[in-house]
Amino acid sequence: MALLLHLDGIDEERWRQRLTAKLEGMPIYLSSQAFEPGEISYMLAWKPAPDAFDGLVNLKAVLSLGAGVDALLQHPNLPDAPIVRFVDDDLSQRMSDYVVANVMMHQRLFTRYQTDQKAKVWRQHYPAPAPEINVGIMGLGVIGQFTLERLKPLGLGLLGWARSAKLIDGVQCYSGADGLDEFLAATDILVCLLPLTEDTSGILNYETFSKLRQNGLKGGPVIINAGRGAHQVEADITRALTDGTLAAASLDVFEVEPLPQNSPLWDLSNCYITPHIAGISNPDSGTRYFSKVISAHEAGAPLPNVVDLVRGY
Ligand code: NDP
Ligand code: OXD
Repeated sequence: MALLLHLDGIDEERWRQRLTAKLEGMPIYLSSQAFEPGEISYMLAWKPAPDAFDGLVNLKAVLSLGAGVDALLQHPNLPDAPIVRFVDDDLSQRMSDYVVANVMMHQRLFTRYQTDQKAKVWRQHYPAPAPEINVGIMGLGVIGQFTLERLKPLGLGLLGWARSAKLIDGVQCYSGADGLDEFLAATDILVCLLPLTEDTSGILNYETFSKLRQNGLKGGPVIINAGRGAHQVEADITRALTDGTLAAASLDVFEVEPLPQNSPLWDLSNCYITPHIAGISNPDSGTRYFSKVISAHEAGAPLPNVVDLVRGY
């Protein structure tokens, strides 16, 4: 029984050291090392290569280093083993920090002071009061609900949209395709915390932006995307940011990552770009989570947070 780390673009050795301290006696291999494929019971994966699962005939589970499993589910040789995704308070905290920071930046019109400072202009702006601004969260799962709890003390209006109906104290909830337009019509700051599936791909498009509330935020509505790049149609974002349909966009994820040099988004002063850092998985809390999953499963407990392959998340 052994654990294989297959973490593309991530310091595997850093994870191995921590996991070794927690999983006493369990051999842990890096993807670059020689190992006996039949010995591998668990694989901790992030963007595994096409041949990553070759020969792993005794896999008990694939452990996804990310909360989002879209890339894993598109793997051409995905084994017939349960996939456990990452669910972690540290990750939820980081994601909610990213959203709260960006929501406040847009609500308080701090974006305008950047422009003014560059032009050495001393000008006071008058944002609409927080209770008059509605933040609409798309995706009311682990991270969406955690983020709503962090937003509650700020006094903003809170809306949420998910696949299934929800009752969340202090949040006006909408659900399904039928509830989307009503949700958008009441939203000033649209936050995407959805998983990427067939249904959610391209959901951040020009038609969606046109349906957002126009008279809440000064300058127009804003989007914040910390879900996946394929949720957004970047040509539509460029158009909407240029023609005023959107006042601004905070984007942490992109159709192609790293964002290509020739993307027009780089040059738009109302586009706030971060390089997929909203919620980087923390090796300390991640090690606690994954070692607990493995130890508990070896002791007979069911696997937690198993991905539903039919829903796609
Ligand atoms: P969850 O699976 O816990 O929640 C997903 C939510 O999305 C659920 O509320 C679900 O509805 C809703 N949803 C799914 N499909 C639809 C649909 N078609 N229409 C409406 N709502 C839908 O995921 P997490 O909260 O843990 O993570 C969300 C995503 O955040 C990840 O999949 C990942 O893409 C992204 N992420 C990004 C990071 C970054 O660094 N930028 C870091 C971590 C995560 P229901 O409740 O009805 O099932
Ligand atoms: C994730 C991510 O899904 O980091 O966890 O994007």
